[in-house]
Order: sequence, then C-alpha cells, then structure tokens
Amino acid sequence: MGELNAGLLSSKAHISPKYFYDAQGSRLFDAITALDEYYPTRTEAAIFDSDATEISRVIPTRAVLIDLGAGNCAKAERLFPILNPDAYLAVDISSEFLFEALQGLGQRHPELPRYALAMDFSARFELSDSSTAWLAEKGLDDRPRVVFYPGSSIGNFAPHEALGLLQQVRAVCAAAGPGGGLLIGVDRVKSRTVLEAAYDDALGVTAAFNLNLLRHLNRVLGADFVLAHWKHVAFYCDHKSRIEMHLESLCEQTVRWPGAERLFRTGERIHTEHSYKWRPQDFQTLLTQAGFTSTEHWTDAEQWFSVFWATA
Ligand code: AVJ
Repeated sequence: MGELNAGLLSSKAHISPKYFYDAQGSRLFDAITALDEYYPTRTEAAIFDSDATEISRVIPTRAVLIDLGAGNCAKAERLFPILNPDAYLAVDISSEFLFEALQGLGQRHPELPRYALAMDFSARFELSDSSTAWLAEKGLDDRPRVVFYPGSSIGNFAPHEALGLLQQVRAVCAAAGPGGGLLIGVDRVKSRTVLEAAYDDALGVTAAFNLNLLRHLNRVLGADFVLAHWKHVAFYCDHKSRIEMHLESLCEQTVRWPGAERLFRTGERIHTEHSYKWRPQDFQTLLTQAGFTSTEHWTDAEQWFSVFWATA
C-alpha cells in the first residue's frame, strides 16, 4: 500500500497503470481492443498475419517461449503455429487469471510443457529459481529463449525505464541457447486525431476503464472515491511522444482512506497512465543500447504499428 499512498498524497497525484487490471478492468480492456478507434490490437494482429512467414524464419526453432504479461495467453497461443515453441512460460502479475488460462491452454496443447510465473516484472524481470529449475528438469535449460512482449505494453514505460526492462530481457535470453531474442509490438507516433480517438472513444469504454481504477482503489485501499465526481481525460503530448491519461476532479472534494485523506480541488488531476509512442528508428536504437545485436522490423500499410525481432 506504500506505493498507492505515496502516489495519492504526492503534490501531483499519480497511480500506477497496473491498478487498472482488476477483473472488471481486464474485461474493460478486452472491450477496448474491440473498439473501432483502438487500432493497436488489430493492426498488430494483421502484421503477424501478413508477415508470418518472415517472422517464423527469424525465430529460432525448439525455443522456450516466454510470454510477458500473458494475461489470458490468447495472443501467444494464436502465434504457436508461427513460433512453434517447445515450451511455454507465461509471466503475469495476476496469478489467479494466469493459472486458469494455462489450464485451458493445457487442454488444447496437452503435449506442450507450460509454466506459470506470477511476478511484477515492471519492477525487475528475471526468471525465478523455480522456473529455471523447471526448465532444467524438462531438459530445456539450454534452449533458445524467445521473449514475446506484444500489444505495445512497453509504452507504459518511459524511455529510460524501457531501456532497463529491455536490458533485463536480453540478459534472460542471453543466459540460454544461441539465437534467442525478443519479439515485441510497439505503437508508433502518428496523427494526433488518430491517437486521441484511440484513448477517448465515442462509446466511453476507455473512460470507464480509467474510472474503474477508482473502484479498484475503493476496494484495495478502503477509499471512498465517488466515481461521478471524476472525469476521464486523455491527450497526446507531442514533445514527449506519449498519450497521457488522467482522472480530473469535477468539484472540490476530500477523499478518505484508512490512515490518510486528501483534498482535491476542481480541475485537479490524478495521473493514471503514460502510453509512449515510438519512431521505429528510435526504438531500434533503444534495442541496440539494450545490447541486442541485430534487429528486424515489420509494419502495416499505414505504418501505425511496428513489430520488432531483436536477437540477444
Ligand atoms: C496495454 C498499455 C498497451 O497503452 O494502449 C488502452 C493500455 N490504456 N487504452 C495502451 C490502454 C487505454 C494499453 N497498453
């Protein structure tokens, strides 16, 4: 709770975007990915479809597929025909969700060794002792490792944090068989109109997703946020190449939770998310800075989204 308290009490209030994803929030995010305005999910899927042959050519065979932020594991499972892994290691912050998803996957792929690693890799990413022990026990410890990080989830990290995570990913890949690396989806800088519509859709699903964070805080923190007293704000910040999402107070109000309280003035905001957009050149430089040796890049016809393969 220290993190939440510190964020809410800071002069510019902020909350980590990981608090979006309670059960309700995960469902709302799924609904976002189906919106007309939210192009990233379908655009990335289209790239995986149209460049499947080339992608499967650069990915090492018989690899251990490490799915970062696996969620319901559906994205990775759809790529099994392209990636052809010999083992599947799903990493996610939400353990309940993960165990369930892996069980379902086991029914469809009974022959594929699979492992659930519940951890908050946004703080630091490394394989736990138990997961490396599992790999050794299966005789898979020197297989190439393919880390899969789709959906532009990297966008939640500021560039210097992204660099740190990519360095850790590279270290995990480099610790095993040759040819391993990272397959990552990255959202691109584009017109403000397209970007802002994607984060402020006409149906208000993204607004509900943002406001749901307050419901989640009421539950985990015992706070008394009144959702009707807040509104969703999303805009593109040009010079930082990022979407910012905030919750804006519609009145002067005091919010209380055990051990603390805070006054919010009309118009005061709680910062809830950054979603960085990249130019492919800059992202390629970042991959190189993180120590990856060679990179491949695929994009869609409109050049809205990028998929990179980077060899560790
Ligand atoms: C899950 C971080 C990739 O930034 O596009 C979608 C989250 N927030 N709509 C993104 C999100 C609002 C999403 N990521």
